[in-house]
Amino acid sequence: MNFSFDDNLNAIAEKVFAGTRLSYDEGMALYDTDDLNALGKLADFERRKRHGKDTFYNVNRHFNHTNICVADCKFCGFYRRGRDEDAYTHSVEDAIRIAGDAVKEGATELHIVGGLNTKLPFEYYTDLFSSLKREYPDLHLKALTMVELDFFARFYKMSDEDVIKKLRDSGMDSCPGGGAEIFAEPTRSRICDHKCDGDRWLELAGKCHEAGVKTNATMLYGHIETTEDRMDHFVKLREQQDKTGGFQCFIPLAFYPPGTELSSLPGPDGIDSLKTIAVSRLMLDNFDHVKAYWVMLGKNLAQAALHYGANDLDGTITDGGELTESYSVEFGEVKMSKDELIMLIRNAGFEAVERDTIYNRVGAAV
Ligand code: V47
Repeated sequence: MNFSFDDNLNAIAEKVFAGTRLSYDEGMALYDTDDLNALGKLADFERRKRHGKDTFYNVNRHFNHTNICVADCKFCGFYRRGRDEDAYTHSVEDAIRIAGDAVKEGATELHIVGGLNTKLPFEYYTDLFSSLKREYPDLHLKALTMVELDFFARFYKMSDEDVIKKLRDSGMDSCPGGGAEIFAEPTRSRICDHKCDGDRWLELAGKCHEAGVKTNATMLYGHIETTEDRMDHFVKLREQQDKTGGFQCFIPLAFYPPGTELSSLPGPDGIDSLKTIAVSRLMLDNFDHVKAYWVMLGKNLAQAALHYGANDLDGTITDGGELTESYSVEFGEVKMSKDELIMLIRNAGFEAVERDTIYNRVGAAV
């Protein structure tokens, strides 16, 4: 393979071609390069080695059962206090109606996350999941982050194993990757000091994997974190994946400042986002999939990210309006039709493959 990298990156390129793991320092050097095209080519090499032209998407719907939260994260524009006028908690009936609409639209997955709400009993969650499963047994419930599981164990005074087992047995099929934010201290404490730390997030992910529950992993970037913090995040995720192997995909989440306590920050620019996708693809050598989450990247940048290491555009998404209000760079409703997703993928020169949540193919590539 012939790449015109800066001299100091040629050695890294050779390691990528040989399939050798990159070090922390090599990851830092990749972030440091101004040669975006060469970095993209390298990440694209890695992506095509694994997936060729295949680019995954799924038909899903987000459901946020409550926006009441005691965590007060500085980057979050979604949470409300119980006394706020627009605070809400959905009933099981609401959930069934919303899931029904999603199934009618062809959804294979319901992505369920919410705030840390001290007014709800643990049974709210087990009832929610078992009721949804009773009505829609084939709908995959990708539900609850490690932060929520940690809150449940502490608040309801249950063991981690018990929390995971009871939720899994009631219908939780897998877990989304939220709440990881940035593991490194002191940055994590400065943006979210009321929820579990990075080690605890990783510990719970490991316990889910051991219980047979797959999870995803995210990183919130473009706020107050340093490049060193990002590299620490990649290395810690990679080490956890070496141990328990249950992460399905990595999703870099571009910070969207409006409506948050950090609204004076600019958020990441396009170059930073493309670099982050590319470096994550190259550092996370034991993750099969890297997702370009169009809700936060915007549709156009997410499409470009397919040439920088991403092999998944996530989904058609539809939500009840919460995403639109809280953290989307997209104007208007947060929704993309299957046809539009397929067109974005095909116009980028790839083939679109519908998947279910655990990356089984649903139909042939188009
Ligand atoms: O945990 C919160 C992030 C996450 C903001 O697993 C923000 O398939 C940007 O985790 N700007 C929730 N990001 C979303 C999430 C996710 C999304 C899509 C797919 C999957 C998956 C997971 O969103 C939170 C937090 O890290 N977030 N506020 C914000 N202002």
